Amino acid sequence: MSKKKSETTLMDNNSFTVELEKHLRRELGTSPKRATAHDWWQALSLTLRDINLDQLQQSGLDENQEERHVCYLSMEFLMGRLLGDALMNLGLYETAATLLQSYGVRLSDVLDQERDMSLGNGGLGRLAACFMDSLANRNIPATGYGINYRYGLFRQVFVDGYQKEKPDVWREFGSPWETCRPSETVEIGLFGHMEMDHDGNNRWVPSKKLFGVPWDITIPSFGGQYVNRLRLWESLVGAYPIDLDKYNQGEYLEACRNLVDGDTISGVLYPEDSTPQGKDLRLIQQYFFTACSLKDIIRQHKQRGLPMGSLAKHYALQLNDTHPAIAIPELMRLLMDEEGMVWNQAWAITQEMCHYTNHTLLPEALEKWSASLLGRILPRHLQIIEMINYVFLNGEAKEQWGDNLEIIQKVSIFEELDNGDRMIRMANLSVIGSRRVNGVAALHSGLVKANLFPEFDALYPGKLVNVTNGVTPRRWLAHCNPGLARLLDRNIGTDWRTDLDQLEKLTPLAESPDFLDAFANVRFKNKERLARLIEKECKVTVNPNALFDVQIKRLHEYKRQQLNLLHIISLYHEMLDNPDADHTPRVFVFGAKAAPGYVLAKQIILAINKIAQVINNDRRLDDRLKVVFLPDYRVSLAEQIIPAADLSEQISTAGFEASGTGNMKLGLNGALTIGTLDGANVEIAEAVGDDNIFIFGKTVDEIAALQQQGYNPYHYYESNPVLKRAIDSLMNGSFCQHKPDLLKPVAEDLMHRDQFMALADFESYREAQQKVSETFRKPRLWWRKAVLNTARLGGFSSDRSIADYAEKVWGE
Ligand code: GFP
Repeated sequence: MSKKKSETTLMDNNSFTVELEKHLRRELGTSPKRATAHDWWQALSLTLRDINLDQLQQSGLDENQEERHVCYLSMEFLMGRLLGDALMNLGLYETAATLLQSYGVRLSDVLDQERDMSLGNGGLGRLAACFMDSLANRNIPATGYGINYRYGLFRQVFVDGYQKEKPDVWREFGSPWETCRPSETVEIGLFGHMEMDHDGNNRWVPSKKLFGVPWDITIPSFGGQYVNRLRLWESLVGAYPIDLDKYNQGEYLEACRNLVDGDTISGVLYPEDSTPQGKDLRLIQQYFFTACSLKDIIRQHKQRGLPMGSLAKHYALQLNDTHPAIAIPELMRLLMDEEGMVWNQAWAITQEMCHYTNHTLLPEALEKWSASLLGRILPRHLQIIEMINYVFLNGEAKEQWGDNLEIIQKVSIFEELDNGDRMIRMANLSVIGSRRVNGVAALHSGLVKANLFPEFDALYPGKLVNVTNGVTPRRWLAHCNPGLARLLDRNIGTDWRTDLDQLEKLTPLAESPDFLDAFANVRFKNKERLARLIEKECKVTVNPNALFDVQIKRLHEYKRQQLNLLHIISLYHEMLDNPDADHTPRVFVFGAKAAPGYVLAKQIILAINKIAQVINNDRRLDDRLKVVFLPDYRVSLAEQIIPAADLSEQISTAGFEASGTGNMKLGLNGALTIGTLDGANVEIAEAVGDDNIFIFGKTVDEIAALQQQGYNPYHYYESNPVLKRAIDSLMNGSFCQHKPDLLKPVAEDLMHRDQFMALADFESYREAQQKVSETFRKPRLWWRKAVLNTARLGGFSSDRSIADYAEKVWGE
């Protein structure tokens, strides 16, 4: 990107002021003098949305474009707040700040008015948001398709240390960023039965109609010249949500039934969960947004006057995990039943258009749907899936493996259950129906080939590829860390925002004491800011000179917050045993939500909170150890934590974290990583060099070997006195004397089950943590490593990931 482009704005200051005031008056009925911070937020958002909408017409939606349009299908888009990022992208940040100042209003107060758009659980949804940003920046025409959930992921509060979930009403009175497009509403069917028409063809007669109403959000590139859109579907049952006849007869509840049903489908985002209840609603959600999106795509294709046979040439579908995998039979249905194609032609188009990203190897997270459930909701789709399987097993599979029943059963889309039902393996369907399948980090993609889909890899050489995840440098560096952004601008120019490899230019500056001081100074200011937030949210005072040790991610056993906790307890004991030793002061910062039905994860949260309470109030420690759990972890909170982190905890059991993206965000902002050789940590270690990262723990092979020989956590407990003491203190009520049994479940699980082998890695983790403490006491050394992390992680920009997708997945 040229310098000139970064300074260009699409609107001059005068017009901007005029537009903004117009919105204040016309949409909000107020004036600059009377406007509240919330009014300003709305008016600013509307003004920027308008600029984007103007540009949208000229870029991603260009009807004459030859390029393949990417349709990113995802159940989750974890967008966070939009205003700050948009101001920065459109080059209007300073302008807005100055204008508001003239009315005595602070831009930061205005930005704080925005509720996060939390339409996702974690990494998968945030990746989708980063990819939307990078697609626009790569000038690739794209639409993100998802669900306009009425409620985002729950709001987390702590009551006496317990996680409680509250509804997240993120757009109570509408969102200024969303534009409703009722004229592009689509109709889809559900349930019903199959009939044979007079030509002997199968015909689906749905018994229920559902309408999808699109809500659009614009996604501008940096500079704002190129704009794509996110299209989120809201569900509506029946053309008339209220049955007036029934209403007039006094049957009020029955009259509103359609309204209630419609609302339910796009009502709530499913938390990551292993509970089966409510699963049929999730399948309906998946079908709902996928079917609406496909109809939308076909409508546009036809509008452009293009023949159906060329659909795959003009559109690429990216399935974000198997959640939208029902797109495969749905596309087949549309092409055959509605467009009149024969099987082979429809299948060729489907296989050409679909691409699937796998994000996990955890067996419980690989989706399977009961055939009877799917057949009840989508009878025609069950038939088509059966046919796809039949053709596959009797064609390619037979040719490759003959009658090898073991393999045939493994690659089949259907898994036969003892109770007679069959489960549909959505991952197998996705691999068979897609042109490319990708994992999300080199290690993960290797495991996808070797362990998850070895047969498919042999059958389809070259179909399984790797695209390492990335994060957008606009939000995760430029916007969230303005101090560092300014320092970079002064030293290496401004182009890094759209060409993150420019960060390499920092390498020689790692030898400059002045630069290291300036870098450290930026961090210190960020830590002061976070300390203020911690004081406000947790009522705990922390010292910004201490090492800020950060673990922020979903709460899951495989991510091993419990391992971090055991180390904290051991550090506490060490400080009490040797009060006069020169301990490195540390502040442990946690941010994590646990799925509401995940009992052990919630117990781990409780344990962290209880231990924090004891440690934070123990005067003997002289403020050298603090533990804080910031409630309601979300994108906007991450934006405040990441620039203030010294140490990034990436401590999953090797082989279980597909990639991780928090590791990239923290590293880019100069935090050093303590991590296992898992997911993208492996590539991060290669990029920054072994001296600039703290790697510990068992490798994938060692973990597998341990599993093979039968893992016994009790052995580690018994043979390591430090570990034993830490676990005993959880067992014996040291951290909650009024209820001594409270944390027992966590301790017992660790001693007797420890599914993710925290105990096996404990000693190696503790040693690595000791090295961290020693290094932090040598500031020159620490800051040199920190600068080299920022300098060498440019390859983890999502712009690079999208370039890889364009080449390896959507390209030839
Ligand atoms: C999942 C995986 C992560 C991966 C992201 C994005 O996210 O390893 O980085 O998807 O590919 F587990 P989470 O569910 O862990 O948040």
